[in-house]
Amino acid sequence: MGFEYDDQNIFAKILRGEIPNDTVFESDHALAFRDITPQAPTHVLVIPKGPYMSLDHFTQEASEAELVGFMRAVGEVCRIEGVSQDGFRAISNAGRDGVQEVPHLHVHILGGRSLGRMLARET
Ligand code: DGP
Repeated sequence: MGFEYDDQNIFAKILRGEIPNDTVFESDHALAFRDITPQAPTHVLVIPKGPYMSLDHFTQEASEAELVGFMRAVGEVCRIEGVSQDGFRAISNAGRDGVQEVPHLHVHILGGRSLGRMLARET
């Protein structure tokens, strides 16, 4: 499957500095910033700096340095936010069925309260 990245998506604009963000962590390959509509006391989005749409796209096309840099950023955010001990949830929505709103790979790091079961059953 081909991946067609849209460089007008909101996270691409954040990476270009066209839209402000509340940065938690930044490295050569990743940026982490607070979600604009937080759903838990900790709600941080970790994104790669490269033009990748999803984990599927990223793991197929990113370099090893990008892969490592991104995953290490996830861990850094957990430590910075203090959720390593009590726990957290990492979610990456992709595509239509994943109900992904922004087509640039992002991992949500949620924590700071009990998050309940992973999925609410839809009727
Ligand atoms: P998803 O459904 O996984 O694609 O979630 C996208 C998330 O991005 C959603 O929780 C809200 C967040 N978001 C959307 N626009 C902005 C923005 O301009 N700034 C920030 N910080 N977060 C945003």
